[in-house]
Amino acid sequence: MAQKIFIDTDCGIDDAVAIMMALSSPEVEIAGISCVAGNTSLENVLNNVCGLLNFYKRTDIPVYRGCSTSMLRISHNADKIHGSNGLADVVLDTGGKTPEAINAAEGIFAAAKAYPGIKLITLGPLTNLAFAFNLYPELSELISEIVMMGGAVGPGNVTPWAEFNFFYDPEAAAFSLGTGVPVKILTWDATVAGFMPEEEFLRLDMNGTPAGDLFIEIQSFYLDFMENSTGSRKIGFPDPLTVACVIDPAIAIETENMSLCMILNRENEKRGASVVVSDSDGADGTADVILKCDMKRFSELAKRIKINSPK
Ligand SMILES: [Ca+2]
Repeated sequence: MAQKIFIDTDCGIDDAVAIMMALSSPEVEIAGISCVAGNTSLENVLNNVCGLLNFYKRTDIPVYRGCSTSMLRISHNADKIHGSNGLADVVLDTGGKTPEAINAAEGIFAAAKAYPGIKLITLGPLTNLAFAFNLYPELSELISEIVMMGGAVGPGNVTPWAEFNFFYDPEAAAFSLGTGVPVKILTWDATVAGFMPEEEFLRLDMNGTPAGDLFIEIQSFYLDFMENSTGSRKIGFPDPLTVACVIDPAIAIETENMSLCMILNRENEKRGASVVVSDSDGADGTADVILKCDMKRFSELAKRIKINSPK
């Protein structure tokens, strides 16, 4: 039977690919998607998710409106990476799909009650998750695992120390590491270790179906961004790797259990970093931290986006 999953997302380019991968894989079944500000504004995230579900003719999957800023109302913008609407300026028709009347925390709780043992996958800042667990502590008994994209052991992608999702809302990240639910983290380190040069990306041969074409269109925007910022055309898959590790856990080939402590001091240049500490006393939580993935195996999974495309 398919593993029930719930996805929390700040739907930018790689979130969209991650959701497409989940929708193309029989091993998992999405029970709901909650939206949070991060890569782009909450309104853009809602439109991107509703548009993507309409594209896949899966408007039966409920979408929930979540937090529009981080807990401390500090906003950061990632337009340069993800385009003005968060999705490489590709506007998908929502087909009239709108978010549910209840909010993200209520949506997460409803899904957890309906499907005990569900896995919660977070692809954006952890603001919604923190609110959900604060409002409904019983979620700790209902959710079997939280799988997060976030954090960096080595250099981050926003500062030399911090990765975007944890940096955007470090208070929420600290709270979410300590819910008592087992946590698995796909780090920025694993993303960098899996950077794919353009030649290899093109060898995926994704064009030719509606979903394959969409994949190429939005990822090409990201390739251009990478070339402008790093000088080389290569692509990273942070959110898709996170979902891939749920679909096929063997994709994670290097994982270490670590005690983590978030740096929260607003004067500290390392604010938003998840520091590895030797003693779990005083840590915000422990997690299985994925540092490296099998990119050949991942590529095979990504090809399902083309193969299992909607007509
Ligand atoms: Ca994301």
